[in-house]
Formats: sequence, structure tokens, C-alpha cells
Amino acid sequence: MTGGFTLDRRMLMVGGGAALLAACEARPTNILRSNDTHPYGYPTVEAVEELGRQLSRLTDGRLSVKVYAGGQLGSERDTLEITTFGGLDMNRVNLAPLNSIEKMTIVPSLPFLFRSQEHLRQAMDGAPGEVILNSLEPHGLIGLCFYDSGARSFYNTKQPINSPDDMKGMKIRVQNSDLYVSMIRALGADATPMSLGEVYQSLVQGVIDGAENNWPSYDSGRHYEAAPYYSLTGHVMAPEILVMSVARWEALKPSDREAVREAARLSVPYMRERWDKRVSASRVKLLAEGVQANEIPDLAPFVEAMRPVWNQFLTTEDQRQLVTQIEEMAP
Ligand code: GTR
Repeated sequence: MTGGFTLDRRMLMVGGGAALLAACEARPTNILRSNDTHPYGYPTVEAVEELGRQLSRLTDGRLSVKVYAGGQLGSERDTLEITTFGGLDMNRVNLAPLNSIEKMTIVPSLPFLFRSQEHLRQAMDGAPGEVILNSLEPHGLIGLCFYDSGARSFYNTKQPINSPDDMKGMKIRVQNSDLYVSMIRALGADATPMSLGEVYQSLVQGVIDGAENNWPSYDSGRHYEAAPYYSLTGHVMAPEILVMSVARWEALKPSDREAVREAARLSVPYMRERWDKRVSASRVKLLAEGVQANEIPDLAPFVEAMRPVWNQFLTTEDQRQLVTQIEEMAP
């Protein structure tokens, strides 16, 4: 065994348990192993499976992808760290767990930055997206593509939220990102960072009062059963991202790298179509199940309260330029 493998193994024991260890030990060179916190059938998982089909087609069956779905390999934060060391080949995560790794990923995670899904898609398909994908290589990751994540809104076990005042003292689960902690505090609520897999149980047990996410995640984690008030703040539209470990990337010959890039590119429109359908389907299903969704009469108090986090987290000139570039692309 090499020294590199020993390191992987130690990290796996800390981060992910038996499934992850098995995934990493079974390391055939022609299969790229990819992680996803969402279950099979979720649009991000289907997108990476489509990438795998395209990759097989482009390489005459030499390369393929196996997706380990449902968070079976561990949390996004832990599996991301393992990916940076080459213990996993690919990982589909939200931008949030990358916020502490690379400052440029903070920009699309800022509250109320994007005007619409169209604005987000144009920015991520264009130069701003390219800058963020390329910013990850020094951290051991190759940014392959972005996928949609819709808009995140608050849900809770207690009451509809109409203004930040309604959130005072509420315990809200956030992803493992200081930016998210600050956003929640700015609204006068308490932030509790935890992985997605812990949210359902924490809602049921009253460890937290609420969380925030898009319709499909609110649905697929069954969080709506315990927290039926969904208040449509749409405060963050940070996209999902697919990354590959630099170690695995460098082991590929140049033409295979091209094939991976092309397959990733082709998986994006495939995902978008599924995403749009899934958002509507989850919305219809959950409203029928009794979820009480409310539009926010006036978003301005949320925008104003959360605005100071922009200055707090925009600490470099490169970040500020990226914000300007994205704002200029607004329709
Ligand atoms: C979802 C996202 C996941 C994860 C999750 C969370 O919208 O697709 O990758 O970030 O939110 O809140 O942990």
C-alpha cells in the first residue's frame, strides 16, 4: 500500500464509515466514483448518471461513472475533503461547503444576488461561472459544471414567516458555511449548522425549529412532515456544482479529460429539464399534503437585514469584481 492510500484510509474512517471505505477500496481505473447527498431519482443524481452515459459513449465504453447516492458515503463536507485528497473521484455538492475552502464560491451564495433563475443560469454558463470553476484547482478540485438548485426559502414547525420579526429566536438549521450562519443571525434567528442527513430527526425532536431549502429538497428529505410552514423568501439561489479530484483528473489522458468536460457540458441541459419538472411536481405534491406555503408580502426587510453579510464576506477585490460582473448580467 502506498502512503497516499494510508492517508485516504485514515480520513475515510473519520469521515464516512463502511460504505465509503468500500467505495474507495474498490478502485477500478475505468469507473469514476461520484458522491451525492440526494437519493437516486433526484435531478442531481440523474444528471451525473447521464454524464456517465455520455462519457461511456464518448470513450467507446472505456470510462463510466458510478454514483453513490443518498449520502451513503457521508456528509457533503466530509466527502468533499476526501475528494480533495483523491479518495473519491467526483462529488456533486452545493456551493455552501466550498465557501470555507475558496472565497470565490461565496459570491453566488450571497443573499438576493440573482434576480431570477434565468439570471443565475446566464451567469453560471458565462464568464463568472468559468472563474469559479477554475478557482478550485489549487484546492485539489477540478470544477466541471453547475447544476440548478432553485431558490432556498425558510420552513419551520411553528408558524408562517412574513417578516424577519417572525424569526426572532427561532433555531434554524444551516449548511456548514459561516456565510449561512451570518445570514440567519442577521435575521435575528439562531443558526445551527448540521449536515442534511440530520435535519429530519432534528426537526422531529425539536432540536431545531426550521431550516431552509428549495422545494425538491424540502420534499425529498420529508422535512415538510415535521415543518409544514414554508415561507417563500427565496433568499439564496446558490447553484450545485460537480467537482473532480485533481489527482484523478491528472491520471486521465488529455483526450479523456476532454470527454469528461464534454459529458459534463451535455449533462447540464439534461438536468435543467428535470429540475424544472421536479420543482413543480414537489410543489404540487406538498401543497396537496397540507403544506402551508406563503408568499412574503414585502421582501425588503429581509433584503435589508441580510445585506450587511455582503460586506462581511466580500473581502477581496476579485470577489467584488465578480459581483459586479454578475449584477451587470441581470435581465
Ligand atoms: C440542497 C442541495 C444539497 C445540500 C442541501 C443542504 O438544496 O442540493 O447539495 O446542500 O441542500 O441543505 O444541505
